[in-house]
Amino acid sequence: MGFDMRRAIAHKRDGGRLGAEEWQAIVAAHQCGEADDAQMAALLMACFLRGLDVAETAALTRAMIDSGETLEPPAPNCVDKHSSGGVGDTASLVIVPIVAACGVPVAKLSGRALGHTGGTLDKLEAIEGVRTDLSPERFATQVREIGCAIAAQSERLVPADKRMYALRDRTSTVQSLGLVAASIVSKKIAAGAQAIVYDVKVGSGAFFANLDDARELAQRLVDLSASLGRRAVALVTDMEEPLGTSIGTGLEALEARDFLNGERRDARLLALARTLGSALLAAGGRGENAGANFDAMLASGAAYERFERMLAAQGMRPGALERLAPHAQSAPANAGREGFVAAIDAGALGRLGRELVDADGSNAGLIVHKRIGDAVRVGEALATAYGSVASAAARAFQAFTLDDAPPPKRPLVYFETASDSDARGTAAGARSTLEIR
Ligand code: IUR
Repeated sequence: MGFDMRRAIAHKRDGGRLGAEEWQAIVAAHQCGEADDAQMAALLMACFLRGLDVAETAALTRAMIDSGETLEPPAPNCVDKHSSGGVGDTASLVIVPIVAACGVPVAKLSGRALGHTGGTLDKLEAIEGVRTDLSPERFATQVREIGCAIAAQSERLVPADKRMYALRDRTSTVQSLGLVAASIVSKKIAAGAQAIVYDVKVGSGAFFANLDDARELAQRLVDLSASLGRRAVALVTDMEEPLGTSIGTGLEALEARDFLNGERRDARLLALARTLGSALLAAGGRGENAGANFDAMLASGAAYERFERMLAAQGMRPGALERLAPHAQSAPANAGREGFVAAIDAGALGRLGRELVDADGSNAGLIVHKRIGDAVRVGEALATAYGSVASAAARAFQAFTLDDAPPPKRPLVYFETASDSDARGTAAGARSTLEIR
């Protein structure tokens, strides 16, 4: 007789725990069609309502990994970085070539835009010719030869996640800590990462607006990765406002270019990139002087050169980086009063940015000129909207709240946890230098 899915659903529904063998059987039964989507959806809702403890999350993660192929690490000490999703989050594009230039190979598997958040793959593909659909073999060769690659997840890795994620999306069961952790970690492990740095975003532009939830997810990601034999660090970082200044696929690629070649380096993006980059270097066994090495690779141009080589290997047309430029049509969102920026609805700006790109292509979007806490004069531009959508500047204006006094400062990094003391020490050292509103 096959696996009794009805019993497993009822057990979870009534608050029971499912063991490792049951999770293996559940995922296998769903994959082969013995358990249908209705049953899996019911089980997901039971998991959402009852929660998954650490042992169950680990068992589910293992079962999901076993649903597909597992890649060998493309290179020794290879690292990967994961962001839970934010607005104006260009960190991956700039960190990957810097860390590679420091001598730690980065094999980064990225996702597409989800909800109001941008996807690293879409930003890369805004650069003419760049492809992200690398086969696992080509991905590994590029990491060995150039030191870094950013590619889409292969269909052959964790196929169970694809089906379960689609069901979670349709049944309002996405935001379950155990299910999120299993989904993320299973893909990182199957892709061969030896060490992983997780950036868990919290705030108006993140999936988790509540610090306790974000902190619990960070801890769960680290514990889960460690239980599967991987070194891991997780930081909970601020997403109350866009990370960089640009929002929109091509504008973010442009920001990454200018950041790496030194033309324009936003302080907030630099501070977070340096912290995450240092954590990646530590995780890859190069924690000593990580911050100074990071700075040196930026200053010497070595990081920019690595960025160009990575993109060229992924099909970039000659001169494509130089040709990146904002849409010709633009309109400012001007302040109607003087004061200080008290809040920014980063989620609203993220949604607007996606809409502008959908309407006018990858060079449309938004550039933010004012940060939370900045002083503003009447008529000064808070942001500029690029593209032909007439209401864009007015909608960008709505996302800013101005007040008579500046709000209290917030940290850029709220919480940090690591699977071992080496990684923890280095990231904490870099964090102490952050003096960002
Ligand atoms: N990214 C994932 O890979 N899985 C999830 O569940 C979420 C984001 I939320």
